[in-house]
Amino acid sequence: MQADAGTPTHCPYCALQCGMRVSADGAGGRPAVTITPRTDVPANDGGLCQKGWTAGELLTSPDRLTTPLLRERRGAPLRPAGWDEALDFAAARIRAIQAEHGADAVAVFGGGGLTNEKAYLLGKFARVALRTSQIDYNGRFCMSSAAAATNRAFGLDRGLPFPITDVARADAILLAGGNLAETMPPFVRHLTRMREAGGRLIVVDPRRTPTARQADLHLQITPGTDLALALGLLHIAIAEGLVDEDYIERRTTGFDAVRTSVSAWWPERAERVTGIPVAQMRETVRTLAAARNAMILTGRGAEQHAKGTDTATAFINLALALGLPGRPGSGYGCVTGQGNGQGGREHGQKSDQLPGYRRLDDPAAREHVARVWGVDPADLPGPGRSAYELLDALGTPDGPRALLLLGSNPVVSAPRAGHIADRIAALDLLVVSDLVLSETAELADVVLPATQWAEETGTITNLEGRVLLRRRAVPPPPGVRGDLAVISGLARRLGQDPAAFPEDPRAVFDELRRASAGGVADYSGITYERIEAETGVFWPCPAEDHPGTPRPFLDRFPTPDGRARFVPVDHRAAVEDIDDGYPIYLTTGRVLAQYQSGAQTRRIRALNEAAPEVYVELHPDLAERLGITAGERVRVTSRRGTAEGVARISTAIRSDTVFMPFHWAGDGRANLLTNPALDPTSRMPEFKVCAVRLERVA
Ligand SMILES: Nc1nc2c(c(=O)[nH]1)N[C@H]1C(S)=C(S)[C@@H](COP(=O)(O)OP(=O)(O)OC[C@H]3O[C@@H](n4cnc5c(=O)[nH]c(N)nc54)[C@H](O)[C@@H]3O)O[C@H]1N2
Ligand SMILES: Nc1nc2c(c(=O)[nH]1)N[C@H]1C(S)=C(S)[C@@H](COP(=O)(O)OP(=O)(O)OC[C@H]3O[C@@H](n4cnc5c(=O)[nH]c(N)nc54)[C@H](O)[C@@H]3O)O[C@H]1N2
Ligand code: SF4
Ligand SMILES: [Mo]
Repeated sequence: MQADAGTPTHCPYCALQCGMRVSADGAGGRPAVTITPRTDVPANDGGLCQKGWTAGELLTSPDRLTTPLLRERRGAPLRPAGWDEALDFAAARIRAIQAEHGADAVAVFGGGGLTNEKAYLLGKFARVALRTSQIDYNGRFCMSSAAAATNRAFGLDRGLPFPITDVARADAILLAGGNLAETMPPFVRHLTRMREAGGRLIVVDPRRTPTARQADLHLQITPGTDLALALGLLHIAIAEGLVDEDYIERRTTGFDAVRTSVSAWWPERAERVTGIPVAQMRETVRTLAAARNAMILTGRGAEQHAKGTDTATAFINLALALGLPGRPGSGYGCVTGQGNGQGGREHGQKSDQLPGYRRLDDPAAREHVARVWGVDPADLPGPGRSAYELLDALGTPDGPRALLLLGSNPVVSAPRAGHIADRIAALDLLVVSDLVLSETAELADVVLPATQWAEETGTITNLEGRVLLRRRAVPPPPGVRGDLAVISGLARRLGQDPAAFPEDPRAVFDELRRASAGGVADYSGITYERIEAETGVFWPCPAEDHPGTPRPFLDRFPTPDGRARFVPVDHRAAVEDIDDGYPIYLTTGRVLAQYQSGAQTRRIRALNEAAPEVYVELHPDLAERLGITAGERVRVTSRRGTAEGVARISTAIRSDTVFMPFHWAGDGRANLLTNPALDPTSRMPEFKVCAVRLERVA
């Protein structure tokens, strides 16, 4: 087959949004597809990971939902139903629940994997059709801490505020809490180019991951202490006279307060807290300061903490002190997660947000968006609960009694998942749109079968802030409908004008453009045609003749005075530290072959063979102390619950820490253990550190 055969589109999974071509190649029945990587998309530059290569398998999986399912009363089994029957049932129940308990009794939960069009229409549906304040999404669990920190420092939150190809131009990169070799394998090409040109990579991770193994320096940190590390690094930079005084003077405010705040973080103190030797800290700072171009990148390892916002802030302070943000080839970036992790946080499925990255509590923003929506600004609800708080309130006397959920599987992925499953079970009505019967969909009263990436068209915004177009390449199976049709169908049944809730993605995108116009994330100049012609357009893009903005911080920062803001922060311990009862740190994360809650990837044969079951990674010293041998089942217990997995013994992890991936369901759920303590600003849960004990399963 020719290399350029097939429909050009993008991968269904992570935020790298690798470009691929999809062609139907089967004969008879529903066609299977062939996937080939695109070379015209800089993010993957001809590469794909194993998840991308195998993404076509779920299109024809026997596990796929092809008809709506309905449970007429609690305790009854789910049974197949027609679309009208299912939507009529859901709409009637929503009306009844709102009539009895008020608008906020119905909640909406979205996902960062949904296209911009879906995220936008879902936010509008909540505010206009349901008039509920109770909407949030799984992005809270993802990059909300870095988002809060970058908004605070730069006045704008765009994961990488530079094209990904800038990575190869750096001479040094500090990557804190990211395992790109497993979470975005083709990203490693950019790191390799950087290193081949003489650049140095420094990785901060409690584990010697495949990424850390490629680093020139690995800082094997105690979980939950990145904030102290960043403070210690800045202390060293100041003490050794390595800060960029000229840049600080010209482009920032607030350095004096930060200088004072790190004065007590002398290196030996930072070493005591983080476990990282002073010599390695000095080497890190000197490497970054000596580089012509340098980058500081954070991943979930540094961000998913109850102090994630302050941790990201401390790394931004370090980047500012070294004069990095806004300099081409340099900067601070957050390596975003889900397919549309970036766009999904810009257009209104977040509890405090309106399209265009506008604030729901800003009167001018309400005015603008209400005009586009043809409603009275006074009728738009105010900000609601954040993701965990929303899930935690379900079915409680003051909380929502009904939930519409698209694009998330919180029974597996939410912190303290056992409790969240109980809350979901306490609802009067759960409506789930999904591709498969996920663990959360299993609890639903109405399940709606959704089309998949290759069967529908829509835009996604990748980790660089580049708006891309996914194109329909194959027809969906009969009986399956897109999320836009679901939202539209429900809106119509709730009395809305169908024209205000179109099913056509292009019509939704055109409205999104108007709603975002003038906002921080301005998409008004972006069209499907431009995206096709230019292989993506960087926001902000305020006019059709505007070139888009690959590097938004070049000349000024989008703050009122055009300067970046230093913000003083201080270290605090993990919310739950280890003690005699729970003497080991648990941290959680990902493996290459599984994606998120695993709802999609656990159904793909090659991926399941590569990563068949949950494991508990522990150091040989710890294993010996506990009498645990490789391959046997171990029980992990925290204050929230108990989970089991197979022991994987490895010198790659600290001996005071165990690691579990969170991709599996049932009693292998890492999230039965995790601590839902929340960051005060971002409301991010402390996924990356809690205290546990370990024992062999008798
Ligand atoms: N294969 C695969 N790829 C994915 C995903 C997936 O599920 N599977 N999900 C996508 C999404 S949504 C996201 S958000 C990204 C996440 O991408 P990453 O942030 O790279 O992924 P994680 O594995 O969650 O965490 C990264 C590393 O943080 C380390 N870590 C744990 N605790 C700490 C700590 O306290 N400090 C530091 N410095 N490091 C710590 C872990 O050991 C882990 O190696 O991946 C995306 N890509
Ligand atoms: N312990 C621990 N827990 C974590 C994390 C961690 O590092 N450690 N990471 C957190 C992070 S960063 C994230 S992003 C979350 C992710 O966790 P989840 O929010 O659970 O994400 P997914 O598993 O991707 O769930 C997506 C669901 O939607 C379905 N789906 C996919 N595409 C579509 C679509 O277009 N429409 C509809 N209707 N459905 C669709 C899938 O089949 C799946 O059931 O997990 C968080 N949980
Ligand atoms: S790195 Fe991410 S976008 Fe690329 S193929 Fe793998 S899962 Fe898909
Ligand atoms: Mo994520």
